[in-house]
Amino acid sequence: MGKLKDKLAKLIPSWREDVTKLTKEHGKVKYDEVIIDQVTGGMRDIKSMVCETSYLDPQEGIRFRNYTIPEVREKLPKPDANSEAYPTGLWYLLLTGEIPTKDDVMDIENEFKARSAVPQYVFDVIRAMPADTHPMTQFSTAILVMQRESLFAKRYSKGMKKTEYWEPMLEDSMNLLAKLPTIAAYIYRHIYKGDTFIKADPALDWGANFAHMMGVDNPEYKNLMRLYLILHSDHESGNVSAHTGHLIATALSDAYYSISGAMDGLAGPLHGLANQECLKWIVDLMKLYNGVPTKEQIEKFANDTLNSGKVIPGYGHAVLRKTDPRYTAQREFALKYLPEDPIFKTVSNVFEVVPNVLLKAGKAKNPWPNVDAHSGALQCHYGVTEEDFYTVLFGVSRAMGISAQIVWDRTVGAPLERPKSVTVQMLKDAVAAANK
Ligand code: HAX
Repeated sequence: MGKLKDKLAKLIPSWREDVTKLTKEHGKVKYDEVIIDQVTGGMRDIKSMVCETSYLDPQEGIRFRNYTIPEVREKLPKPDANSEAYPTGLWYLLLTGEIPTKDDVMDIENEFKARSAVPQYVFDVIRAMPADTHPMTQFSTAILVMQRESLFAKRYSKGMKKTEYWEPMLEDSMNLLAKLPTIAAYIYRHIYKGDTFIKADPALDWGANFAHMMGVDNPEYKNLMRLYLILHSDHESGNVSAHTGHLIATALSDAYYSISGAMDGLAGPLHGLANQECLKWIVDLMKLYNGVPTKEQIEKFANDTLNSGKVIPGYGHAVLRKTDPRYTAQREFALKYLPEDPIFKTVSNVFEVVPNVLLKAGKAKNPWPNVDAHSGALQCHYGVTEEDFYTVLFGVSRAMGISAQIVWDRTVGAPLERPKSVTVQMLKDAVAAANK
């Protein structure tokens, strides 16, 4: 891992100095205020965490180290001019803040290849689980069971300087990321493809190889996988998966614990599982109306969903207040490669109808589609129709963002996270005092 590690070793002293100086000299400067709505309302929008890898603007959407999605797609090195960028290039960007050269990316690609062998006990554990175990449970368990490999845990137990923490965190992250596509593809083929497996192709890059091991040998799908892995990687650190990963890591738990826990949060229907829910919703809609439904039919179906007490998956967001640029990037891909696909056409029509339905219902603060509203349509087009698996694809990608975040945490010695809770009576007392 020479080059990447050397690069980080050069950058870290100034990051560390920045944070230390800021805290020491300006630690008492007031930065945000908290109202009761936020205390009882899931801490929405309270600015109380630092995330350097990405920033989510409510209007503009995500920026990875200050680069928008179109910029990242254009600037990161690619296998060739018509391909999507290497996801490993994005990981370099998230970690270092700099656009890598092709050599930098090849360095990571080679490191990942060298670290990709999955221990047999991981497959044994997957096989020992009941057949109907959700793919996300299998994925999270596979990551957790590898915790015994953690170099961070080993070095910590021997005694290690705080300034060195980031090194084994980076090693663990690389060892883990290198193996995730093989593990995910194994789960996929074990459950849905008759327990048959496809060996890695060492000639392929990390993203394309994942597509290959899934069993979809179409160059377009390799490109889709590269794009997918970039789009789902990082969404600053307040979202459930990233926040969970960060929180666990602040206890000095290692990357295996942190990312396994993050996956458990991603598996919730209000978060990453929404991609599974969303495709189910679209398929049910198309089944009901025997093909691509009309806008009136979509409106009725959406209203029926709301009236039954359910949310419309793929719409709304806790931070975003516009169409998610991750949705837009996937839409562009669909318009280029599969404009006539009936599921894509339905997704497009839903986009024209559902925001108005949500606006009329008057509850959702953001009626626009998020990343999960589109991803299933693309997967389906290339034959990956098993929607229960979709969140695992998301998980492989999200592990890049979370690992970059927790490596950064270690570089600046991020402390144990421990917000303060209060009782309902304390809130009532505060209201009484304010009204006096
Ligand atoms: N369908 C129906 N109702 C919705 C809704 C939707 N898509 N989005 C929000 N609402 C409702 C909320 O349930 C809430 O209702 P109550 O007041 O009765 O509790 C109300 O509108 C206000 O919610 P909000 O402030 O706009 O949204 P939140 O920040 O509380 O929640 C969610 C954000 C993403 C969880 C929400 O929009 C939702 O449930 N969306 C559907 C599920 C989904 O697509 N999740 C994926 C989000 C992106 C992501 O993390 N991907 O991994």
